[in-house]
Amino acid sequence: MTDLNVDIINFKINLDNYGSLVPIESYEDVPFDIKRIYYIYDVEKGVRRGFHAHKKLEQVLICVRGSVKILTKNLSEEKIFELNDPTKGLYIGPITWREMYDFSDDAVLLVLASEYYNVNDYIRNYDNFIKEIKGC
Ligand code: T46
Repeated sequence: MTDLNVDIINFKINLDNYGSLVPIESYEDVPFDIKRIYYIYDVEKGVRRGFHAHKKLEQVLICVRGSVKILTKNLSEEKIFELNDPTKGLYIGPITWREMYDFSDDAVLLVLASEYYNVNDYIRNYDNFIKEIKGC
């Protein structure tokens, strides 16, 4: 884990003559109870999504098909990840700004979330995000 509160998780893969299978269990493979899943696909070229942080929510992002770049940042650090492997997940903890971009045409971004959808958990204004980090 970095100060940025992000980390790459390597999932176990079951590979046999019939194909590949990646199982994901709460607390075993991701560090929280999975309460919600959603997926993002058919994102047109040039589109950038996200532009927010979460107060409490923890998530793991998995690009199960294609590729996508994820920018993560806080006050002092910025890190960009390219997700293009269904056996790797990007954990993003609370109070971390994220933007998703450069989706390939075939990209399917699967997200595992620690909480049910709550619009009040979003910090969509960058100045408010900085204030939240500084605790003011
Ligand atoms: C995040 C990144 C990685 C729902 O109704 N339920 C849901 O569970 C979600 C996630 C979204 N929505 C609705 C809210 C909006 O009307 O779907 C629409 C698109 O959501 P949003 O603009 O927040 O999508 P992104 O791609 O900017 O962000 C999403 C997640 O919202 C966010 O938590 O971390 O993916």
